[in-house]
Amino acid sequence: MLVIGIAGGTGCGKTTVVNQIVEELPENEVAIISQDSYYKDLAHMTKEERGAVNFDHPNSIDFDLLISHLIELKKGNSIQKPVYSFVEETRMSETETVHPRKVIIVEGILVLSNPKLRELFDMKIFVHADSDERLIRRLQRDTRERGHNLEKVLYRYQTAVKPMHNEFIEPSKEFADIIIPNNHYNTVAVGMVRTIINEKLN
Ligand code: UZR
Ligand code: MG
Repeated sequence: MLVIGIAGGTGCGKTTVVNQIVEELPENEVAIISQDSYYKDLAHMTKEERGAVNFDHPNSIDFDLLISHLIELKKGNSIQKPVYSFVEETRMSETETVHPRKVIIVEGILVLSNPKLRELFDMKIFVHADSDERLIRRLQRDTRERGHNLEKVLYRYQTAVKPMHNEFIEPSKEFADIIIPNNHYNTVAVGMVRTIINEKLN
């Protein structure tokens, strides 16, 4: 089993990079776990209270659950992954079964910031894009897919996304084995990662 951690600031293109990495791998050999699924359960709060939560701080993530799930997968056991709704900003009541696979990818802004989680990775990747590029992508995604307006996205960016990026995400870059420059989608870098994975699998 090969466990790969992929971090990088919001809008750096993590999801795209992950999709490209796994594109040619047989579906039953890969599992992708997103840190986003592990936001703490905020069902006890009102929607308004949830709007004031700092979703970019490590404390908003249930790292204990994520770590225990990864340990279970490494032992060869299936897990029940929580399901998170970005529109409701809370955990849903259903879960999703994830089976152990040859390649397990854990992606999210903070996955290289947690020492215990980091220890479980065989390969650590940081995807870098400049902050203006990331803000542009974040704006497009949050207005199109997550039902936020311009004001809300910019307010959150200034008050939570940017300060937490500088405090927790950018410093975690030093733990990366590989840094992928991704201001424009980087085919060569992704190809290199794919080669490494194939080598380890065969
Ligand atoms: P990525 N996030 C939301 O926008 N809504 C939520 O309910 C939970 C999280 C955001 C979070 C973070 N910050 O910047 C981003 N906020 O999701 C991480 N506010 O996701 O890596 O895909 O950008
Ligand atoms: Mg993402």
